[in-house]
Amino acid sequence: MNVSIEPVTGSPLIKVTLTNNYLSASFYNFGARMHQLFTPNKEGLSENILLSYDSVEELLSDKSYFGAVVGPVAGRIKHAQWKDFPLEKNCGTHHIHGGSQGWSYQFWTIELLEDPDVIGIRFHLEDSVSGYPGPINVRVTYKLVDHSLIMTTDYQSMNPTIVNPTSHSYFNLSGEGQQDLDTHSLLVNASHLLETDKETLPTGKIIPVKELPLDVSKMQSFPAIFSSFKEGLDDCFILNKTLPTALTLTEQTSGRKMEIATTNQSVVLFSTTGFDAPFLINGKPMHSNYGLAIEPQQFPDSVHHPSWPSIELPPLQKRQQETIYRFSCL
Ligand code: FUC
Repeated sequence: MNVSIEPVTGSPLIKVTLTNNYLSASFYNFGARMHQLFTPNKEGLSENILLSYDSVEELLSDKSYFGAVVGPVAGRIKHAQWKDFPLEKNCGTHHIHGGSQGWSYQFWTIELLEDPDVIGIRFHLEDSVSGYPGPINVRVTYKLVDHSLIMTTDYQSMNPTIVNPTSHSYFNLSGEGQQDLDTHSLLVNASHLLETDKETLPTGKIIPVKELPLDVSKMQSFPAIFSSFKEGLDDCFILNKTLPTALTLTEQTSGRKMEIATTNQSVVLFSTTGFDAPFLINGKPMHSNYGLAIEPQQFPDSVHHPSWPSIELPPLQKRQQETIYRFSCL
């Protein structure tokens, strides 16, 4: 069976599982979330390489976007304001990740793909509750193709609005969260980083990667990253679009390697530094540096930086972003 769809007893959740010869991925209708992703290690043992809630109740009360599609707009919007439209202040005086009624917290409908040769699933949402002008229609398609998971996000709106979606999976390539980030290494094909202030809002200054305390456009171990970025990573890197791969993450004990390609201009990386919480993730309480959230997207808070690429969406204009996650072993 390549595609299975099953309700989770006693909850509003529906779980979809896609399986091919190399990968197995499961998703929930709640936030069109990626829940688990199984890939083989260097011995051929297939294990989950996402940070995943152990309990369905905790998943349903999630506030940290585990595996979720984030939208309409990912990241912080200063003073929760776009033009004349006030947005929910759910991050101090600012707005973040589509708000408490954003795409991550809505129930999406599920459509089976008609092509019997394709292992994939499509989620749909008509968003009129997040507080953004709309309604915004969005569909997210996940497909397994050989060693890759391909995620495509298509969207359009009835009225002028802003959209900048992302996927908010936290990766831990060791398998089942056996190690922390310190056994991982990272290369980002970035040209620049967006400088941020104390509230993690972009200041407008764009710093060349060569001027950072550590040049992450070369493969760097996480111990080296943590000794240069003292507070860990919660940063937006502008991608060097002449290169096909945006980012490579490897893990030494399992031998796993993940390469990401994306149509987006940037990627936000959040190393979960300082993120300690009592809920169980892969059998352990959530803790600092347990995983890396990799969030391909357009620049955060671009509505307040007119010279940056716009995320404004005119009525009935169709937009699409695609991200490919490719897995192999070292
Ligand atoms: C990332 C970060 C934020 C926040 C959220 C849960 O996107 O940029 O700081 O903690 O995840």
